[in-house]
Amino acid sequence: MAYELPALPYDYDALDPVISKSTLEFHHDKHHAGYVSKYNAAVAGTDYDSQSIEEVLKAAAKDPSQAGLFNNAAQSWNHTFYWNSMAPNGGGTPSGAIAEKIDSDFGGFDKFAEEFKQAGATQFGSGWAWLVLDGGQLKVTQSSNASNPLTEGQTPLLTIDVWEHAYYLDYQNARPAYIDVFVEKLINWEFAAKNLEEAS
Ligand code: MN3
Repeated sequence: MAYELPALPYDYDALDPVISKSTLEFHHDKHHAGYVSKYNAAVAGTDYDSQSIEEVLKAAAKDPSQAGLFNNAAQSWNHTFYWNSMAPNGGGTPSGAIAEKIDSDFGGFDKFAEEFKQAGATQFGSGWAWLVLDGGQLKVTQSSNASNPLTEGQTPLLTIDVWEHAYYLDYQNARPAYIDVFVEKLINWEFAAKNLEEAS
C-alpha cells in the first residue's frame, strides 16, 4: 500500500546547529521524499500493494529481481526511523530499563557509545549504524546502502544515517564528528526505550 512521507517530528531548525535546517530540508524533502515517491510508484498495481512496507521490504530482500523495490522500501522506512531516532536536546546517557540493558549487554554506556561510533565511522561507503535487539541481546550493527536489520530478524531500536547526504553540508568529510555529536546531543533515548519495551 502507498507509504505516506511523514512530516519531521520536529521543526526543520530544531536540531540546529548540530544538524542544520538546510541539511534537514534537503534530506527530508528531497532524499526521503524521493525514496517514498519511487516506492509508491513501484508497488502500485503489484502483488505487494496490499502489504505493509515492513512486509514488502522483508519479502523484496529475499528476491534479487526486486532489488530496486527493496532499496526504495527500506530507504523509506529507514529515514522515518532515523528522524525518530533524534530529538532536540537528546543524546547523553539513557535511564531506566534500556540503561540497565546497555550496562549488562555492552559492559557500560561508554562501551556502547564506542561501539556505535566505530560502526558508523567504519561503514565503508553509504549505509547505517544501528542499535538492535537480536535474540534478546542488544547489539550494534552496521549496514550498507539501504540494508535493514528487519531482514535479519533483528528489532531496530535506533539508527544513524551515515550516507554523505546526512552530514556533508554541515561536516563535509568529517563523518566521525557528525557521529560524535549525534551520540552526545541527538539520540532520542525515549524512542529507543519504547522500541525495546515493545519488543521485550
Ligand atoms: Mn539519508
